[in-house]
Amino acid sequence: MAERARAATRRSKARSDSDQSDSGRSDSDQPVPPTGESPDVLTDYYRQMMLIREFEMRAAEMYTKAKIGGYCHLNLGEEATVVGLMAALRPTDYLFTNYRDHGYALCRGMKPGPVMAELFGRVDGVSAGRGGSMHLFDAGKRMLGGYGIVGGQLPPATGAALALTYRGPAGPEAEAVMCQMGDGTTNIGAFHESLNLASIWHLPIVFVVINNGLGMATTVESAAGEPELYKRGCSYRIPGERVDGNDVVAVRGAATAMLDRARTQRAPGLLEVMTERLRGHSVVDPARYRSREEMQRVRSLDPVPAFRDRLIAGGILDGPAAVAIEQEAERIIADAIAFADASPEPAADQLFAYAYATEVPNTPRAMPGDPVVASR
Ligand SMILES: Cc1ncc(C[n+]2csc(CCOP(=O)(O)OP(=O)(O)O)c2C)c(N)n1
Ligand SMILES: [Mg+2]
Repeated sequence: MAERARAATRRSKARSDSDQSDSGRSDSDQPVPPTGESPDVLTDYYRQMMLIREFEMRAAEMYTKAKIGGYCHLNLGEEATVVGLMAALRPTDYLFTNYRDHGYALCRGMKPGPVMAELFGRVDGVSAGRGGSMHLFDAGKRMLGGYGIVGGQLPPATGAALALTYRGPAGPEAEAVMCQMGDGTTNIGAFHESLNLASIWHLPIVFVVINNGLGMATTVESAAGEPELYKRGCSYRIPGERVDGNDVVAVRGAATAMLDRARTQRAPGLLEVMTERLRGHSVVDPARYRSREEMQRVRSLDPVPAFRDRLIAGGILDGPAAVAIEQEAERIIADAIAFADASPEPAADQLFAYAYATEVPNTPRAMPGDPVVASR
């Protein structure tokens, strides 16, 4: 009973980032039923969006319980964007992301338990507990990070796309790279260097800019000389497009078209996805720089309840079916937390494991670089 009550509270908490009374949605704003996609696919998208929502809400809670340390950035408000992008990406494609990577990892098929264990810093985490929230990685799923340095993912993603051109010819079955980043990242030098190389080398890569309007507390308008970020590829003759990140099917369509162009023509693309960040930059940021009115506007756009309402309006879901999906997400994430909790901390004598290419003794007196120096 107590667990049920907690679950109900969590459900309403999930909605407190969404369809609460100050949502700003008026009675005249009737949800528009989705068209052009099968009910099963749309229901699956809702399931994935709910899974991300529940994972992120519980991750925030786990942070306050000190189960998670260090940096932790959430995809709350960006669920439709993440699901749409990942629906466009094939298992044979490669993905690079920034540190706001939890939802991408889940949609890429990484198990919630090992992803949560990574946030907890435990040995059963996807990066053996050494990476944490910002460094989710799974070579088998072709999820190549998870980068904490703003723009750090762009040069390796561009390099991966170059490697693909050596691996096989262009064509409809060819592999491609998707490189996700935030709006603030378009002001980093590596953005321009990477786009330039992708253009002159004709690389199969789609650069995806998640425009949530903010780089930490700095607005796009105050940071970018060209705030319509999809236009920033024009210096490199890389075509750009802007899409509504709250429309999961539109995001998938725009990303699929760009990926297909990348595979068949070896032509890079720049996709700008317009979305909103429902919380602070990271879990420790109370976002006091955003006004109450601004937050009301943002909450009114919350894609998760909006999509649920659209599916209900279209007769694809009914109330009980929607609740069943929410409860399933709660159960999966509760299991993930239990898995993470049961996983041990990395042993102290393994401190240098995975850190250096050469094996180094983990002794308090030795410098980790000694064997490398000795072998010269
Ligand atoms: C090279 C570098 N500079 C600064 C930082 C600190 N920093 C972390 S996130 C961030 C803002 C990035 O914003 P954006 O690219 O829009 O991504 P978002 O967080 O909105 O997803 C900054 C400045 C960093 N991690 N790396
Ligand atoms: Mg941003």
